[in-house]
Amino acid sequence: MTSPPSAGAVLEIRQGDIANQPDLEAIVNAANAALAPGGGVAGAIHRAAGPGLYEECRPLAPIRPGQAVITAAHRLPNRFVIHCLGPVYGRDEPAADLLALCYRNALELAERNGIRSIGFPAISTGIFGFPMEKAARVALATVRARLPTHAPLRLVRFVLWSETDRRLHEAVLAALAARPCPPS
Ligand code: AR6
Repeated sequence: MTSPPSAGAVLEIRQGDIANQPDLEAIVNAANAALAPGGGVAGAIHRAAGPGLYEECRPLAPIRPGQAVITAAHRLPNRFVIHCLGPVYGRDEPAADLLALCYRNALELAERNGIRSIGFPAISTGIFGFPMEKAARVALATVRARLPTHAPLRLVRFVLWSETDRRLHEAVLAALAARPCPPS
């Protein structure tokens, strides 16, 4: 699913593997505070990128919930990886604000680095336990609100692991698109 362009930028939802998005300049990692290889998204990204990614990450750690840092993509087919630490649901509060901060900080890093296309996983919705629908609303509303102010960005893709999660994101985006875009 592709939403109508917002000031020229497209917001897209796909099912797939975030570590296999060769047409995107940057991908976002659902990282841990130590920026170490882990399970889920972080595991897939570090496996595909090779050990050089963790070597570059190590001096940038630890990061706080909501924070984002940028590195090269090493053996991944992208140019950059933006690592975000999402909130652990039920522990890091306010969870929705910290999750929104992840997306805003990632977009800000993208803008500062002149990145034109970026892919996001559903940050915090795996091991960190954030309910998927609530997370989708926060993520899509935050990105949608920011798109018009991020000049270099042409494409934002949400890459969801399962078909159920893809459909849920499509439904949430359709509901948001039916409302006027909030001011950023
Ligand atoms: N591509 C796209 N989405 C994926 C992939 C993939 N390859 N693999 C899993 N997902 P998670 P978190 C989905 O747990 O909740 C790590 O161990 C998954 O179904 O990767 O932010 C880190 O080291 C879920 O919906 O991230 C941290 O310790 C979503 O991506 C911790 O987990 C996020 O799942 C971060 O937890």
